[in-house]
Formats: sequence, C-alpha cells, structure tokens
Amino acid sequence: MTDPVPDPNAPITRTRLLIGGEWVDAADGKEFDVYNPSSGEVLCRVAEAGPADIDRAVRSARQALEGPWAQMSPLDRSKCLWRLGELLEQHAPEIGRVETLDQGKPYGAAVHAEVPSAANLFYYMSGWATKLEGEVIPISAGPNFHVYTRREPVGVVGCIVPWNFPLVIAAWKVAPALAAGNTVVLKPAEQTPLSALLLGELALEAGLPPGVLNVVPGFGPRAGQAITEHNDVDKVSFTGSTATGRRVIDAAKGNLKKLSLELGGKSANIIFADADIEAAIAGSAGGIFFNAGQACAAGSRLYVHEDVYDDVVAGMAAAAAAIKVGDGFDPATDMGPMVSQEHFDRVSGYLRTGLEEGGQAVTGGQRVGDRGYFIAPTVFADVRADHTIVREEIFGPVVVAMKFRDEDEVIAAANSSPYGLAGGVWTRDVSRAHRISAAFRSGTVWVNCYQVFDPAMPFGGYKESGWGREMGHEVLHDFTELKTVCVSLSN
Ligand code: TXE
Repeated sequence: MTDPVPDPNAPITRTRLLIGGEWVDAADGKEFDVYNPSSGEVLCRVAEAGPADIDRAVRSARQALEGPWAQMSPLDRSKCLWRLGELLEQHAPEIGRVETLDQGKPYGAAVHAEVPSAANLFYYMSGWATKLEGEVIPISAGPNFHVYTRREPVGVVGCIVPWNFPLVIAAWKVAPALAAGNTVVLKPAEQTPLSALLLGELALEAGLPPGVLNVVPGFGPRAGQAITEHNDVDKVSFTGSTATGRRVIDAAKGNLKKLSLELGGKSANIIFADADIEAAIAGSAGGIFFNAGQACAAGSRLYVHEDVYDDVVAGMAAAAAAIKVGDGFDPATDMGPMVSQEHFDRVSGYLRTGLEEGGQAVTGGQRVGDRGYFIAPTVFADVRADHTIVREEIFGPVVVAMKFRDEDEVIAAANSSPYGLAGGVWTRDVSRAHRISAAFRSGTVWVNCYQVFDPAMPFGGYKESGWGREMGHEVLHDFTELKTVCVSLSN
C-alpha cells in the first residue's frame, strides 16, 4: 500500500527563529533562500540567525538551564521527551513532506524511516533521564570518608547538524542532550533548516519549557561560528566535514568547551568469496546508494575477493542501474537528488576526476536529466589506491570496487584511509568475521549487513572521523560532567 502523497505546494508554516519559546525574525532582519533540490527552485525564505541571535538564544538556554529545566524532576523530563517522540510520529506526514521538499529524499523514506527513527531516539533517551546515576567509591585515604560521584548536565549545548539527515541527526544530539538535563541551541544546515523548526514547535507542544530547545537556522561561518566561539556555550556537538570540524576545534579554544565531532568517512566494505553473494550485493548496494550516498557511513570503498570480483561488480552495476532516480514525491522514486547545486558540482567533479585518472564507470558516471541535482548511481572499477575517488569522501552515489587476494592485504587496504567511521564484512566464516571486525580501525563494523542503526548502538569515528560517540548510553558520558564528592565523616 502506498501513502497518499501530500501536496508539495501546501505552505511552509515555520520559517522564523525559535528563541526562548518565541518565533522571531533575525535581529538584523536577514533572511535566506531555501531551495528544492529536485527542481533547483526557491522553496521559501527563512530567517537567518547572526551573532546577535545566537547570543540571545544562548542567554535563553542559560536561563532555562538554571530555571525551569533544572527544577523539573527527571521523571517529568522523561515524560516530555517521550511525548515529543509521540508528537513526531503523529506529525510524520507533515515532517516527511518538509524533509522531502527541503532535502530531496523520497517521501516514503522520510515518513516511514526517518521520522520514526528520530522519534525512537526520543523514546530511548527518555528512559535515561531517570537513570543517570553516580557511584559510591571506597577509597583508601582513610576510613572516615564517604565518596560518591554525580552525573550533572554539561550546561548549554550547541548542536550543529548537516543536511543529509536533517531531522535524524538533530534527534541524535538533542534527545541525549535533553535527557541529561542540558539545554540546547540547535543550528540546522543552511540547505535544510525546515524539519528542525518543526522539531522546535513540537518540543514546545510536548511541554519543554521555553528556552530549553532554541532553533536558529543560519550559515556555518556566521551562525555556526558564533555558537562554537561563544564563551557561554559549554559544549558543541557537531556533525559535518572533517575540514569544518577542525575549524570548530579552533573556535572552541576560547573557553575550552567540550566537543563531540562526527566527521567524514570513506568506509571500506569487504566481500569474501565465501559470502552469500546475492545478499552481499544487495546489502552493499544499499550501503552506498542509501540516501543517494549522502551518508557519513556509506560503504564507498568496496573490496571484493578476486574469485568473485567480476560477479560482484556486475551485480552492483545491475543493482545501481535498477534504481529509479527522481523527485521524492513520485512514489516510484528510490533515490533523490544531491542536496544543493554546490554539492551536485562537487560530486560531478569527482565523477570527472575518476574518469580522467583512468577509472572505468561500469554504470552511471553522469547526471540524470537536466533539471534538479540528480546523479546516476555509479560503480567505478579499475581504480587504484592512489586515485582521488578512492581516497576522498565523495558523499554521493558513487562506489569504487577493488580486488584483493587475502585477509592481510585487504585489512591493510581498508585501514589505509585517514578516516575510521565504519566498515563492513561479508563472509560465512565466523572466525574470519570476528578477526576482521577486531582489525578494522573504525567505530562501527557491520557483519553480513550494512547501515544498521539503532538508538541503543553507539556510533562515531576513529582517526579523522571524529571524537566521541552518538547514541547508546555511551553518548550520555559526552553530555554529562562527572563530579566527585568526598565527604569527611570525622566532624
Ligand atoms: O559541510 P560542513 P558541507 C562532508 C561531505 C560533504 C562535505 C562538505 O563530504 O561533501 O562535508 O559539506 C556548519 N562553524 N559532510 O560544506 O561545512 C554548516 O552550517 C560552525 C559529511 O555542507 O561541515 C552545517 O550546519 N559550523 C557529514 C554543518 O556545519 C559550521 C555531513 C555541516 O557543514 C561552520 C555533511 C563553521 N565555521 C557533510 N561551517 C557527515 N559526517 O555526515 C559550516 N558549519
């Protein structure tokens, strides 16, 4: 059964900043255009936060942190977060519509996968609000001491999110931040500000006091930089490119704010000859073409054992060619466009470089149509380790396939990237699966599957893919300060 497709032309209701529970224009009145990447046309204009707005949002977040949010019991905080999950699900058609208009992804994926997965983050994290416990610690400094730890909120948290999963990645950050008792200034990406504004609206409806979640659309170098430099922001949780991650580190030096960074990737996906080849092809195609390849964990480097290389490359090419690329509101569409003209140009540039350096596009390698930012799912063969498209993150529907002979060779190749976000291995040999999993220098390894996410599964990067983890109870360490209290019992 397919859903009734909502009217793409219905008005967009939320386009102003949410600060202290009020919908406001930018202090200097600035606005920016938001584009529909399926047509390249302007969708609406949104208020553009600048440093004065960020300052105001940070002050609101500070007041809420020290006032109503601190006074709310953990159980009441938990109920608010659960209610927000329910409201997201109830409003899934509208949020999905906006996400498709703004980001380009198929409406079915937005409404049935992404909104529920954002809601699940709030359900899962709501449970942790009541379970952030410290410990009683026996010490040896003397018999008359009672020592315990407390987990306290870090404070005001800046959440800076990218444009590939605008709502889901916002939920990855906002849900644990709030569960741990922090308040938030959320900056969505300039390409995709709309679903974050709906999240802000529903947060108020769920009973979050004003100022607990502020939403401030704006550009990275202006609004983003103002958050990362702000001396009253205690922590920034950032997802984006490694290059911008380095800028965030520099900007955070002023007050040494805490940082979580989820950055780029160039993840290796390894298929051994003993794998279920049909499942491996289907899973690997999903692993790269999911969200048009605009996924940090995308399995973009495919290593295939030489005995099955030709079959796998042919299978991947067939899977790629079968993907229907088009407008996200067409129910037949499997894959949407690149998010913006700029990103379309970047991915097109990689396709050209790949061909110039001697790669062979077995399928794809060009744009689709002449309107919007669509790129054909592409499989490159005959590539070498030193080719640009093998080394750099493309962040589009482009996979590079390479042959290997044995485990040592493929592990060395897989780990040769400066990134270390994720990896995949396909084999029926259980010992090999665990050996490879242990040898991978990456934060996640998928065995006989790819791109499986769950609110309970920690996610984050080794090496230049970042600092810290999202999701699971692990993320709560990053959103709390640990305080040690040592009490003398002698007096
Ligand atoms: O990323 P940026 P861009 C990778 C991917 C992509 C490339 C460039 O390879 O092709 O990055 O994308 C905010 N201070 N990823 O340019 O700049 C910005 O407003 C503070 C991988 O869009 O990192 C947005 O909200 N914030 C990635 C967010 O950072 C700043 C997802 C991401 O933008 C800022 C996205 C600054 N100085 C891109 N400059 C992943 N890990 O999933 C920008 N921003």
